[in-house]
Amino acid sequence: MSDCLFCKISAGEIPAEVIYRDDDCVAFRDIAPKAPVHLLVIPHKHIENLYDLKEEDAELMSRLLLTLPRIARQQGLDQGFRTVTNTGHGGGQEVFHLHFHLLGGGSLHSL
Ligand code: DGP
Repeated sequence: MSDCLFCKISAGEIPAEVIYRDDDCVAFRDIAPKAPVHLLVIPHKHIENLYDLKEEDAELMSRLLLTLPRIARQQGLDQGFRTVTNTGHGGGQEVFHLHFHLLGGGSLHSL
């Protein structure tokens, strides 16, 4: 989508501190980190949020989910990490391109 911030980061049109990239997704540091490690993992494909997922996205989402623990390990998060996905205004979503917050490296309170 032409006016989507995260599509532009995915395409390299807006700079970000990218720490992982493959054919499905890209992971970069959140601009306002809430933990010592705070990444955003996004599919290249423009999907607004979990409500916008289609059956055809099932394999992509499966591969993306499998990528999260690999990225976490690469970041040294051997003790664990948290993933958060905000969906819609009611879920606190601010950027309407599906993303997984991947947080760790400090003591996170239980939810
Ligand atoms: P959410 O509320 O789940 O939609 O989170 C959006 C996150 O995106 C928020 O933690 C801040 C981050 N963010 C917003 N703009 C930028 C940006 O231009 N670059 C980076 N790296 N992160 C951004």
